[in-house]
Amino acid sequence: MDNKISVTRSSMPSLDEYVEEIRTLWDSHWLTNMGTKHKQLQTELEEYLGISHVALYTNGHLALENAIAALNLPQGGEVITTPFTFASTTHAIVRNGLVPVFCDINEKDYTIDPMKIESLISDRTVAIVPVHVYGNMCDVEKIDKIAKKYGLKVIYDAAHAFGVKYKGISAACFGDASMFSFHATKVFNTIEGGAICFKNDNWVQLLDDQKNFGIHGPESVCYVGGNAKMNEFQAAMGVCNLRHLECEIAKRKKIVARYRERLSSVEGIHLNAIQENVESNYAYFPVVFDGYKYTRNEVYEMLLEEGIMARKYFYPLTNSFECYRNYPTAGAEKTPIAQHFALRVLTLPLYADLDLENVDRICDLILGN
Ligand code: T4K
Repeated sequence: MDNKISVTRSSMPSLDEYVEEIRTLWDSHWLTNMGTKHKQLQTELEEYLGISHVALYTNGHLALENAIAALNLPQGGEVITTPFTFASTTHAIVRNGLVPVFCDINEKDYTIDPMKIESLISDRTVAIVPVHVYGNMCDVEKIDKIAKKYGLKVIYDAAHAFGVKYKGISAACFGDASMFSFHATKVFNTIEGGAICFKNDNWVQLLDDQKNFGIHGPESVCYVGGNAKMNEFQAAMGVCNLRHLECEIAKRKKIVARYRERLSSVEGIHLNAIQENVESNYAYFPVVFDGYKYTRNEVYEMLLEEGIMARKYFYPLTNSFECYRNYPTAGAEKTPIAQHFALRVLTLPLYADLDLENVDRICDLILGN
C-alpha cells in the first residue's frame, strides 16, 4: 500500500490514449490559437453541459477575471461575494477594479447565505459572485430573485462544480455566466484550464477579443485584449478525460460513501449536508471538527505524521488575507460563520483511485482506533 496520500491526485487517461489524441498536433505543428482540439473540446462541453456557449481558457482564474471584465462594470463598484473560497475568487474581483463586499455563508453547505445578501446591497453594488464551494450548489433560485430585484449581475465561481446538476440542470447554466476550473486537482482536468459558460450570443466575440488580443484578422485589431487561450495539448487532455468523467465520478461516489459510513454518526464530527435536488460530483470531502476529542489542527497533524496530506480548504478566509488588510470590507470577524468553519474544517483525501483500504486507514486515524 502506498503510504503517502495527498488531498487529491490528478485523473489521467492512459498514456497511449493521450498520445493518440495529440498525434494530429504533432503532424500538423498546430499547437495553440484555437485549433482543432480546442474546437472539439468546446463543442463536446457545450453538448455535455447543455449550454449554448463555452469559452475555453488557459486556467480557471483567467476565465473568472475575463467573465467579470465582460460585464463592463463601473470601476469601484461593489461586488457581494463569499470569503470562504480560494484566493482566486476575491482576486478576480479586485483585479477588475471592483470592491469585494464579504457576505457570510450558511451552516449547511458553506455557500453564500442569500438571507444576508440583501442587507449588504448599497447604491454602489453592481454584482454578486457566489461560489459553489466543494461542488455544493448555491441557492441559485434565491440569488436569481435578489439579482433581478436589484438589477445586479451574477457570475458563479463554479470552479468545483463541473459535473454537478441542480434539478437536472448543469451548474453551467445559472447566472449571467459560470466559470469552471479544469486544474489538475479538479474532477475534470485539462492539466490547467478553465471555461466560461454563458447564453448571451453577444459575448462570443467579446470573450474572444478579451482572450486573443482583440485580433480579428492579420491586419485588424479591434479591442485591447490580453491572452488567455487554452492550448491544443490542454484541450486534448480534456477530450480524453471527458470520456472517463462518469466513471471517475462513480469511483469518487464510492469513496465518499465509505467516508460517510465511517464518520457520520460520530459526536463532534460534522459532515457536509447532502443537498436536495443536486447530483453531486463528489469533488471534495470536507469534515468539520467541532466538539470532537481532537481539534481540526490536531487531526491535520496526526494525519500528516502518517504521510496523509489533508488540507484546510478554506482557511484562512480571503477577507483576512494580508493583501486585503487595508480594505474597509476586510476582517474575518465580519463573517463569523465562515470564520467558525474555516477554523474547524479539514478536506480529507479524495480522488478516483484512492482505495477503500486507505479510506479506512484515514478514518481509523481520525477515530483514534
Ligand atoms: N475559484 C475557486 C473556488 C478555486 O478553488 C480555484 C482553484 C479557482 C477559482 C481558480 O482556478 P484555477 O486558476 O486554479 O484553474 C489548488 C489548485 O491549484 C487550485 O486550482 C484550486 N482552486 C485550489 C482549491 O487547490 P493548491 O495550492 O492547494 O494545490 P497544490 O499544488 O497544493 O495541490 C494539491 C494536491 O493536488 C497536491 O498535494 C497533489 C495533487 N496534485 C497537484 C498538482 C499540481 C496532483 O495530483 N497533480 C498536480 O499536477 O491549489
